[in-house]
Amino acid sequence: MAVNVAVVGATGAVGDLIRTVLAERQFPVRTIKFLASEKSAGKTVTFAGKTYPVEPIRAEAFAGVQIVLSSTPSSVSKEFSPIAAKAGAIVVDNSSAWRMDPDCPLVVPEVNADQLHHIKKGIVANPNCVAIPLCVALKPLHDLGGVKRVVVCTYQSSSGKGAKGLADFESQLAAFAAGGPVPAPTAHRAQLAGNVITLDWTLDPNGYTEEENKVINETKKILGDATIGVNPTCVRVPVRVSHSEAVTVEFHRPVSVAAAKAALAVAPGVVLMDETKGEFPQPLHATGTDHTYVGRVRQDPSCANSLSLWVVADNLRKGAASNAVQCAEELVKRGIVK
Ligand code: 2RA
Repeated sequence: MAVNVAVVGATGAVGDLIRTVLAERQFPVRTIKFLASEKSAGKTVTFAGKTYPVEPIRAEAFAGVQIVLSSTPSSVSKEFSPIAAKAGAIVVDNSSAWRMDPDCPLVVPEVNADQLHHIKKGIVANPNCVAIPLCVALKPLHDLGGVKRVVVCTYQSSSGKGAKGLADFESQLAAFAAGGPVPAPTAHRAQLAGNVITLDWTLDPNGYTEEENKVINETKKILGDATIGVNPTCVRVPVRVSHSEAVTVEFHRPVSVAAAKAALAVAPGVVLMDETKGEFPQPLHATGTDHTYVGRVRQDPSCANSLSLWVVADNLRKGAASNAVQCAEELVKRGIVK
């Protein structure tokens, strides 16, 4: 079944990739329109060989649209996603506005696509770019041993701050490589070239950053178990694209390295890399793909029922655009969009 689609926030870094991924995956489009803020007025985009005008985000634009793929700031999403839903569309929303709303499923298709059958507000929330690959990797392990506690340290790329973050990093990197004075940061919290930053996000009152609190809350919601303990430390590193995660997971029941590897090897969305063959997941490998790469699976020497692993995924694709398109594919495949 082909559907009427609108891409909202079409000129942003993720909106741009949503268009690419829709075309790559041959999403069944009947009609498509591209919406963005007034700042993008007059711009055009191309899709499947055709040129489309970028239209302003207005209530009337959603008439007849069945699926909206939205990637806008939360404030825009809070205003327009309910309007699109009221007009009859199902919105797959990439902002953080709806993620913890109990009436909005928070979906990673490889993990909890069944939640798409429980849409109450016409909005499906697309999770945070750290939580998505973390849950893709944890799901087969959770099924094996029941995850009790997760400690995760992230190595997040500059592009997590969008096109502005990347432009900031690129200009710093050029100056750094030339040995000259590095310009003051414009998007990142501190110089990123030759540095790492653990406070690149707003600090919340509990001492964790907003990003870390997203990882805590969203991981529990996606895995469907509020009792799981999650302790993240999020760090920005001088990498252009793809987030890496050092994960230590404690289980309720014993899980051997062999059993974990066997489960990960057949888990949807996972590419398991074999360190005994010198393979290890790297941002440079993950970038441009929709897979979650997992490697370095090993026994935690400090705790009995615990394993450590290394997880890498493209934060703009699997962490955002591709996960949203996969949700849309499931909405069509499952007959939820009619
Ligand atoms: C980051 N998770 O990497 C954010 C982007 N959504 O900063």
